[in-house]
Amino acid sequence: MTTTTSALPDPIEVPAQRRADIERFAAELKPGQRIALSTHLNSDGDGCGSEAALARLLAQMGMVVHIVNPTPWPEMFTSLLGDDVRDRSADGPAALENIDHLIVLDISDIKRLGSLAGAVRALKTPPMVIDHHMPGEEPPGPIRVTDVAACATGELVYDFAATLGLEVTPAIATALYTAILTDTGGFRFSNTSPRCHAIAARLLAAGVDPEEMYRRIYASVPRGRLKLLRDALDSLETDDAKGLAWVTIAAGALEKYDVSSEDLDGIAEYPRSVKGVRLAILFRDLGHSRVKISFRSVRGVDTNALAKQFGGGGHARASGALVSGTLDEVRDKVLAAARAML
Ligand SMILES: [Mn+2]
Repeated sequence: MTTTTSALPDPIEVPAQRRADIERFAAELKPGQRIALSTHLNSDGDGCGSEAALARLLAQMGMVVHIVNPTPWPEMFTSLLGDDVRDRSADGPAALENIDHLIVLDISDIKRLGSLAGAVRALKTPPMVIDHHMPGEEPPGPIRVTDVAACATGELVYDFAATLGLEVTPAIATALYTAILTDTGGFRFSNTSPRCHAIAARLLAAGVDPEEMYRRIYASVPRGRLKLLRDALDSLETDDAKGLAWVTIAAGALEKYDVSSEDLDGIAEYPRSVKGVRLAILFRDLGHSRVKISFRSVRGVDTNALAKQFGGGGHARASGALVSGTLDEVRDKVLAAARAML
């Protein structure tokens, strides 16, 4: 009998460049140091999961760690925190005093730190970075583990543990699974690699309960979220010739349905799911002449380039921007730029 061999390299082996970056990064970290972790405004599963995992890994290395985010920890990820992970986000910039290092996760631009950005720019030591976004305009610092090939920042945190021989406990595995599951859209987006499945397999073996994760992340939505989705779907418009679809969230909708901005996650997937659509846009009217835009695209359409035209950024197939102007003005401008690009 012959054995089959795979052309794939061992998907779990940490790529050489990443390993070297992790070793350089870890060389800055010493037992007894006080470390703060932060991530972007309106943190998502990857930001929260990466923080909750890294906090515990650094504690294994003898550091004293706390989290300080520019916006409150999302309700749906509270189970990732625990008695062993301190969240000092409510203290604001004061939580950055007397630290040895700040590590920022899932961020390629200091501006994404929102209300903490000023205090972070003033730190004596620039922040260390673990991230998988395309480079931003104002990179946080020179000591970094960054790779756009990583499906999630959580993949790089997993590699941090693997490279340094740290223990992936059930709590760490659950946090990293949350990061990878949410950033790949439940293993459906283009960033879903053999490697990310291989890591997910290790995380399941380390104690993750996939049905429980599904229930917590996708099947525990407040009723108001479905009403918001109903309104969003009702606003759907398409330009079939261009392969463009968009939805609009009216000003005050979150308050009306008593939901938070995390409840908007995934809504842009609906216009993208229309047959023939190559670029989907979600317009969210924030009021006061500010409109938040989320872009989602399919293979071959670079939303990052489009978002950059409006002062934003992100990934090739998912990015965003915050634009000044009334909803009608912004929508006209952005749709014109989108049509020009398509
Ligand atoms: Mn991410």
